[in-house]
Amino acid sequence: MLKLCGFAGSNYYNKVKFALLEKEVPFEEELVWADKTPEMLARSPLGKVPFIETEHGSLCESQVIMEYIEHAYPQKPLLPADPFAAAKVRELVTFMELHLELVARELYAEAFFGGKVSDEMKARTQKLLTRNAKAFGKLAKFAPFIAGEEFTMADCAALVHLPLVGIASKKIFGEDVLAGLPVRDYTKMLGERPAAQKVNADRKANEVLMMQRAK
Ligand SMILES: N[C@@H](CCC(=O)N[C@@H](CS)C(=O)NCC(=O)O)C(=O)O
Repeated sequence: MLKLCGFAGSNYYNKVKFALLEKEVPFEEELVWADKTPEMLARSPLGKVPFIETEHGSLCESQVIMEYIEHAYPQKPLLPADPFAAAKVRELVTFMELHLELVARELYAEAFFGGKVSDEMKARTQKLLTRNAKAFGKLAKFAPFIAGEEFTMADCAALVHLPLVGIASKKIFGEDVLAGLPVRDYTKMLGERPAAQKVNADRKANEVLMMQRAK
């Protein structure tokens, strides 16, 4: 059986878990914290999570894992059959990761982990995030799903990326860079799905463990 390895406080882990649950793919989970021990590096070359273990071997990088799952388990597809529509879904996934999540990540040390981010970095990040959020608003449909009428893998990505970007920017800049978009209603709607409820409940339980480890 496919094994999903990582921890439920990780948003990349949760993107994959959400997809597996939505597609009703049987899987097991192994709690693995990200670290750089030789044992971990043997399983995931940068010591990052998530990674999966399959009968064919292991695989890292959440979006590669998403594509593998989609091909290996075609039931309940998370990509449209039409090539252009599928590319538009991938465009949203890539955009959210590169231009929202990875930019906002510069703020997470201070927003979530009690660290400090320099004023220079904050100013740079605010400028980039403001620009990127506006551009994202041109791509995202929220009708009702992020790519349109169908639930897709872009919704799996949105559920984990958008709330963090919003919370981090609100905490650091006093203003949610995504406030002009219907993200709140959208994530509420997604959060009502049984798969999302499981992901969010497991995340909250794991965050308690994360805090205990940090002490
Ligand atoms: N591009 C990777 C990013 C994964 C990632 O950054 N995971 C975090 C946890 S959310 C991690 O393992 N961090 C530890 C590290 O970077 O060493 C993916 O999509 O899987």
